[in-house]
Amino acid sequence: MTHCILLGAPVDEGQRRPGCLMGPAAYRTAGLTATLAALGHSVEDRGDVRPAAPGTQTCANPAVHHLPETIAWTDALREATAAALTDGLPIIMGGDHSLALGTVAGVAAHAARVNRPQFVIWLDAHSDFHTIESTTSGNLHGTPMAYACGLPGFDPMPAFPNPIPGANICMFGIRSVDPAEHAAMQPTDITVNDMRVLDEQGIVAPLRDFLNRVRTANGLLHVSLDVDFLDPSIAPAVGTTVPGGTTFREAHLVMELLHESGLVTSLDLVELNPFLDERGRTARLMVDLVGSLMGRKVFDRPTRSYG
Ligand code: EXY
Ligand code: MN
Ligand code: MN
Ligand code: MN
Repeated sequence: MTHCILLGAPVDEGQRRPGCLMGPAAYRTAGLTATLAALGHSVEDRGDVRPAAPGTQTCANPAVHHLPETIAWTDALREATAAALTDGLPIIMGGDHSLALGTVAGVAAHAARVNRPQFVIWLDAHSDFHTIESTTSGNLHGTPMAYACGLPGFDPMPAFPNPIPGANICMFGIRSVDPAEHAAMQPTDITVNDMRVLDEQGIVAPLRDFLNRVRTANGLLHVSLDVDFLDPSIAPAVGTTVPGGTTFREAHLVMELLHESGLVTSLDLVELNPFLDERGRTARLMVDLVGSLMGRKVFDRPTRSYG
């Protein structure tokens, strides 16, 4: 039994399609609390995080928008996530992916406090590896992974607490990477399991390899699940659809294996835009995936060596 702490993060400023701010309400409407409770977990919904009033920070890149708002969210979500980690397993209900600037920083602060290394699984069509200087869209939801790695180019932001070594980061589902992101990732040790890798090897072997590394290091494992990790045919409620995403079963299998590993310590649910949904189907699928991550299964199986 796990104590699950729900944190609403109605962040809409990291991109340009209004609607992600309705995400937390959609997860609550789709029954996230009841799903977790039915699996035997205790659930504490701490409501929506409220950022402080935005400051006046600026940057040299004219494309960037909503920088002060994003910094205010980053500060608030870092503190809320770090605080929740002392009490249970935070589930951050987004909100666009810029919220991970704060949540991953909050995990980093907690990891330093408990003297354990931090690992991240990034489930996304995108690498989100721009800096504030390199982004051409100006949408800061495309930046949190570079921030977490401590890349230069984030001057107006608070310094990331303890940059994550690339070897501790594993991406799955990747199929849209801008040239500047590609160049920035080249020198890192990040494991990028793009869709080609999943087509050729399946999802089990690469995931097992990473989970074994987390276990060996006694790491904290943060999962960041972007709706566009899923194929748009099953998850239409996202502003950045990219064809060729993961299937229903691939996505559930990732969640089931993560559950069996027993290693997950925090979770982001990001980029759900309920304004783009079809009768709640994407919100319900995301809640069902959380169910698999938290132990829902048809039959018990003997524990295997997978991760
Ligand atoms: N790389 C593109 C950009 O920077 O605008 C697209 C980023 C989409 C990010 C979404 C949340 O994963
Ligand atoms: Mn925008
Ligand atoms: Mn993303
Ligand atoms: Mn994405």
